[in-house]
Amino acid sequence: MHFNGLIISCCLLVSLTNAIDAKGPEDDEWVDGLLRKKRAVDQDEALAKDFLSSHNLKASDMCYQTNIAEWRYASDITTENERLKLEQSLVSARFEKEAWKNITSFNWEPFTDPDLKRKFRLISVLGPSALPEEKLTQYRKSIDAMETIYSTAKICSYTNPADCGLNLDPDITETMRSSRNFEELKHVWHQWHQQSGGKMRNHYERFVELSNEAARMNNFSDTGAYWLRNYESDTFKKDIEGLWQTIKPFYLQLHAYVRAKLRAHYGEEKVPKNQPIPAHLLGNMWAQAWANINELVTPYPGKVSVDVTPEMQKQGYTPKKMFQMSEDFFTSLGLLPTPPEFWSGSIIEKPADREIVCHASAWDFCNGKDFRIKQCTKVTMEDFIVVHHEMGHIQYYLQYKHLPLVYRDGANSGFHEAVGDALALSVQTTKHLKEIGLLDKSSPQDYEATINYLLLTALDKIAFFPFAYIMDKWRWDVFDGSISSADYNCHWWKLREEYQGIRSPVIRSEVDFDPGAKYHIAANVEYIRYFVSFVIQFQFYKSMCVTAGQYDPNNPALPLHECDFYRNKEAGAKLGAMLAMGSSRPWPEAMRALTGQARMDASAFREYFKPLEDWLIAKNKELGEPVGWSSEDLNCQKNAPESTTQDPPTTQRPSSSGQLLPHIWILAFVYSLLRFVF
Ligand code: BJ2
Ligand code: ZN
Repeated sequence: MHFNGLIISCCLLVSLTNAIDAKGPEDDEWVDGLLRKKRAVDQDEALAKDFLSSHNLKASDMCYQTNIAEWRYASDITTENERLKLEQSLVSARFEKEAWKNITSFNWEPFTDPDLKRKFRLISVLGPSALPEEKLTQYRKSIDAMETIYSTAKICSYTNPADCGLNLDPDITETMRSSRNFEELKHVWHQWHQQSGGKMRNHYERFVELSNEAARMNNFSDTGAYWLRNYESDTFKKDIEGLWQTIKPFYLQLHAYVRAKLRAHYGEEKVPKNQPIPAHLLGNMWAQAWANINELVTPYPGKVSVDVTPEMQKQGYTPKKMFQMSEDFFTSLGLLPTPPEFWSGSIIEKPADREIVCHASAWDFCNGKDFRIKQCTKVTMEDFIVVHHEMGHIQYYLQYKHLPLVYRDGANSGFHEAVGDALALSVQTTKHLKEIGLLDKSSPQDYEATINYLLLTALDKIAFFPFAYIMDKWRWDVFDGSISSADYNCHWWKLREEYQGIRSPVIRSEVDFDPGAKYHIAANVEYIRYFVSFVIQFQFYKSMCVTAGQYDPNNPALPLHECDFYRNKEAGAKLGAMLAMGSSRPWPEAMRALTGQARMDASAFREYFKPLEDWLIAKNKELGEPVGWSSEDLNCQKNAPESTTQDPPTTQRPSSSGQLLPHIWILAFVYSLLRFVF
C-alpha cells in the first residue's frame, strides 16, 4: 500500500476505535455500519485494481490502433486514409464510452489508496467521446477538414505568378526566413492567410459548438476549462498572467529595439515609430520566433555570429546527421537511446511523392516499442533545435514507458514541451557549437559576443511569450462565449496588437480567419503548454547546470548562458528521474524532484538574460526609441474590403491560366455553335 494510503487507513481505524470507546455497546449497529463501509471500500479498491490492470492492456492496444490510423493519414493525406482514421476514432470512442461506464460504476471518491484514486480521477474524464456518435463524427470531420486544408494549402509565387504550387513547408517558410523584400513578404504572408485560415472559418465555428457541447457533457463549463484540468491548479490563469507581467517589460525593450532596426532597414514609412511592427517582417509567418532576422538586428555585426545555418550547410549536414547528433547529446547524459523501431519508422525528410502533415511531431504508439518523429527537416539551425525539441518528447516517452497508460504523460503538458528545449539551450551555446565544430574555436567569447548570442536567443525565447499567451487567450475567449463568431478575426488582431505589438500588413475583416493560419488552431492543439515550457525550460536548464557544476550564481566566470552540460551523467540522471515519474504525481512534485522548488518561476529566465536586459534598456535610450506602441488603428473591420473578397491567387495576382479561362469558354462555345450549325 502507498504511504499516504497507509496514513488514511490508520486514521480511519483510530477514529473507528475512538468511536467504539465513546459510544458504548448500544451503538454497535452504527459501528458495524462503519466497519461494513470500510470493508466495502477495501473490496471495491481490490476490484478497482483488477479492473485497472485489464483496462490498461485494452486501452494501450486501442491507443496503438488509433495512432497507426492517425499516422497513416498524417504521413499520406488521402481521402481514404482520412476515412480510415475517422472510422478508427469511432471504434476508439465506443471503447472509451464502455470503459467509462465501468470506471464510473466504482465509487472511487472514498478510496483510501491515493494512487488508485488519482488513476480513477484521471481516467474518469471521457472527453469528446462523450458526444453522441453522429455529433462526434461531425466534430472529428471538422478538425480533419481544417488539418487537411492547413497541410495541403498552396499559394502562387511572387516572382513567378504562374507557379501556384508553393507549400508552407519548405517554400513559404524559406521566403519568410530569408527574403527582405517588403512586398514579396507581404504577398506570401497574405496568400498564406487566405489559403489556410481563410478556408476554414465555417469548420471552426462548428468545431467550437461541438467541442463545448462535449466539455459540458464532461461537467466542464467550456472547452477552455476542460483544457486547464491538465494543470491541476485553481490559480493557473492567474499564475500565467503573473509570469507574463514579469516578462513583459523585457519584451517591450526587445520589441522597441527590433522595431528601430527594422525601421533602419525598411524606412520610416513602412515601420513607423510608436506603432506596432508589421507582422510580416519578423522572419516567421506568425511572428512567434524572430531569430531569422538576426542579421538585421545583430548588436555587433563585426563579431562572430552564432547562427550556424551556413556552416551546417557548408559542412554537408543531413537530416539524418542532425537526428544522430541529437541522440548523441541525450545518451551523453546517460539518458535512453532510441530503439531501432524509431529509426525505421520515423519520417525525417519530406517525401516527394505525396502530401503529408509537414508540421513536426513526435508520436508514442503506446506499445512500449514504437516511437516515431515526423518532420520535413531542413538543414538550418532552427530545425536543428526543433529536432532536439521532438527528441525531448521521445525521451519522455521512453522514460515513462514502464508506467500504466494513464500515467504515460508529462507531469503537465508544459513539462513535455520543455525537455528537448532545455537540452537545446545547452547545445546552442558557443562552447558546445565550438566543440561540435560548427563555430570557429578561436573566436573570442567577450562582452560583445555575449550580447550577440543573448540577443539571438532572445529573438526566439522572449518574442515567443506574448504569441503563446494570445493563442489560448483567444481560444479561452471564444470557448467561454465572450467572443462570438462575428468577432473572431478582429478579436484575434486586437490581441495581436495589444500583446505582441504587431499589426497585419493587409486590411483584415470578418470574412478572414487568421487564427486558422496557425497549425495548432487548425489541428486543435492547446498552446499554453508552450508558454509554460518557455518558463520552466530555464528552470530545468539552470538546475542541470548547477548539478553539472557549470553554473554558479556567485562566479562571473560561470554565467548561466554559457553552461553546456554535455556528457554530464549527474545532470542527466536528475532529469531522467523526473521524466520517469510521468504524470503519476501532481506536477509541483516533479518540478521539485528536478529543481528543488515546486513553482513555475521566471527568475532563472531573468538570470539567463540579465546582461541583455541591461544592454537593451541602455541601447533604446541611446537610439531614442520609444518603448511600446499606440493601438488606435486595428486594421480589421467587420465587412470585407473590396479587394479581399475574391480568391487571391487568381485575382490579386492574376495567373496566366486565370486570365485565359473565360476566353477558353467563349472559344469552346463558339466552336460547338459552329459544329451545331454546320
Ligand atoms: C514543432 C512542434 C508539436 C510539438 C507537435 C504538433 C502539435 C503537438 C507533438 C505532440 C507531442 C506530445 C511545435 C515547437 C515549439 C512551438 C510550437 C510551434 N510540434 N505536437 N504529439 N512547436 O509540440 O512537438 O508532437 O507528446 O504531446 O508545434 O508553434 O511550432
Ligand atoms: Zn512539442
